[in-house]
Amino acid sequence: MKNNSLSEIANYIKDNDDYLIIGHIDPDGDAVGSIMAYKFLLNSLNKSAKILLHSDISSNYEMLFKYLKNHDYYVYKANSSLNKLDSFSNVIVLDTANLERLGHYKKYITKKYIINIDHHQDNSRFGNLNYVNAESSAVGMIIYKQLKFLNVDIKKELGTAIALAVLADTGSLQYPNSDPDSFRLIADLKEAGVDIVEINRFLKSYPSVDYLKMLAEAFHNIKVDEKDRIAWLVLSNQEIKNIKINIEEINNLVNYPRDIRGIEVGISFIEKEQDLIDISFRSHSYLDVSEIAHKFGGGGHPRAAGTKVKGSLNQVIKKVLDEVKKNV
Ligand SMILES: [Mn+2]
Repeated sequence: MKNNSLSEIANYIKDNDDYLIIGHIDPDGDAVGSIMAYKFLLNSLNKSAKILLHSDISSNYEMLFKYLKNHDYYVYKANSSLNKLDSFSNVIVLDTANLERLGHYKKYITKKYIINIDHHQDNSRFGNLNYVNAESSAVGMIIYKQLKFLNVDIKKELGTAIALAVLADTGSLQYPNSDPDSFRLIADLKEAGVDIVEINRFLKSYPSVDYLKMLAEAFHNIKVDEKDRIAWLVLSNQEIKNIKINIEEINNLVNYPRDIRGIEVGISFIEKEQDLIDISFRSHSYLDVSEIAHKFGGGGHPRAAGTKVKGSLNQVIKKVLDEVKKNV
């Protein structure tokens, strides 16, 4: 499907005045960095813009939220009416492959004029304007490219948000998607005074002691297949309850099995709700894990994908591993 061009989207943005900004549920650093970058960008164009959050992540991303006031963002609460957002006619959707990934906001958002900017190969082009570039390592890369069509200066907050997005999705420039443009972007932003060291420290640090205890439990359950090509870890709902950790803190565990030397595919099976298994896949060099995720109703990128599957934990693990083994 054909993209609109970045300059076309930039022209629309210049000609209109009010925007909601949203990213996918269970936001990662690219989603958060991108929505913040867009907010800062629209601020410097004197547009009215409000961020929509699926839950309150402001304390976790303090390094970006310190630049915002409370009324700059809206946090979803069950039963609360979204009517107060009716004055906004446009919505910018970032890092989101399809409308399902907007959770509770989906129905409300589809009433608006949608600008869809993303880098997921399987993006469903749900926008009135669409720019999808699967070659981009992060949505932050696309926003950076767009700046030149909008004549926006890179201030500290905008540079920090973009760098955080790119460093998050490239594993601080260590993942295979780290192309020369990603390195150049980080070099440019470092030159512009963005504190790359601080961002990397934030991305690498653990949120709490309970998080480490949760890791210990997950590591205890790491297994490797007969051929040493697939590694996976498992967290049952009971284990999660025993640790008393906030479910939203359980993120990116899949990187640990993926990073075992010699492993091609890392998988995490996290039973966030009883009998609903959150599965993430990461591959190292050749396996297209988005195809496997698709077979189980999910999606993603060739080297990073995921899905949610209903069923008992052990049965789901067996089904998924059988499928992966056929392909590795
Ligand atoms: Mn992303």
